[in-house]
Amino acid sequence: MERILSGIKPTGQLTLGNYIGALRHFKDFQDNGEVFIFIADLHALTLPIDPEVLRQNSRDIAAFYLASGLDPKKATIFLQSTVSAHSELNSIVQNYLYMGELSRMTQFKDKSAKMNDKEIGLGLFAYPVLMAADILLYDAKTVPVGEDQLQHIELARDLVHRFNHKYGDILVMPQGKVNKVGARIMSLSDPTKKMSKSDPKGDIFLKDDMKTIRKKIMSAVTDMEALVYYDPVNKPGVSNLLTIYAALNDITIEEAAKHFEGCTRYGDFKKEVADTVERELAPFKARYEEIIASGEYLDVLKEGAKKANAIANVTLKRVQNAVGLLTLE
Ligand code: AQP
Repeated sequence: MERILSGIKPTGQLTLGNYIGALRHFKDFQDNGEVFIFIADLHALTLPIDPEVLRQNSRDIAAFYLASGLDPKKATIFLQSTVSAHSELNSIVQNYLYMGELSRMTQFKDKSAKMNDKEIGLGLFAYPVLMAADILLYDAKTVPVGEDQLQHIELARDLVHRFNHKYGDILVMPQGKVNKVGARIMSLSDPTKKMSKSDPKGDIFLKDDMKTIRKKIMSAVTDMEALVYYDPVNKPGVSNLLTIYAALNDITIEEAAKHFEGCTRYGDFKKEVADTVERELAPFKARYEEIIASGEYLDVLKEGAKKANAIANVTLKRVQNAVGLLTLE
């Protein structure tokens, strides 16, 4: 059975972008492969974050995972920091990725550009190394990601080429998989920018109440043309709303555009988008509330840590042996 791995960083409150680009697809994976879904809490430390906020975000993600339909009997759900092999493999594989290639990573350039030099930690620069370790530990072949993570997957693939060329067939080659629709949901207030939890301008948060969510959609930035069609360059706001509508209705962008063909009233268009979002998110949010109140996610994370550790340690040993570290068992 093919191994599939994905995760979300608890850097902020989850957004509709995280839901459409990631969460919504997880339950389908568990029927088609051996699934590992983690909370990337070590990655969250690469940007300044308050400890209590980090803990709360991590609890929320665990509950959102379960609310999304992930079944802990089928999927291994765990916290990255509870599997020490992530850090151990990171410290080995960092020697096979180079400063030049890491400094070309768009995500690093974007995030560091917003910070002053004294705030930029080594962890932010080395983020793709830990991400490679995350993937390689589970011999994952398929890694569902948003478009902007593809560059990191390419780096992980370069690492595997280099490593296997030197030591033999040790690491499994991962492949990034991007959704056809909704791989990049944009901010509602500036639709030229990605909706991002660590830069929460124009975000819809999954914890927002439905009234707030509808209000945000109704006041989303559009344009002066008053005609609904898909043109992400000249009509980024309308195109973003069409993308949200298409993704949540499981239809193509073309089908969504056809549905609204000739629509000249943005108010009507937005209302229909808001109805779609509400239909999808209202039951999901209700499940989340139940799960967070019951605390059942804690046992899931404990059990997940056991399963993940057992699998990750096998890969770690294989790598340690290959590079010449003495393993005593
Ligand atoms: N706007 C988005 N549209 C579609 N998919 C998105 N994802 C994130 N934002 C969008 C997907 O959600 C998952 C979580 O990824 P992550 O937490 O590892 O980091 P990210 O991709 O960098 O997401 P954010 O929300 O922008 O986080 P910050 O602000 O912390 O960097 C991934 O599958 C991602 O593609």
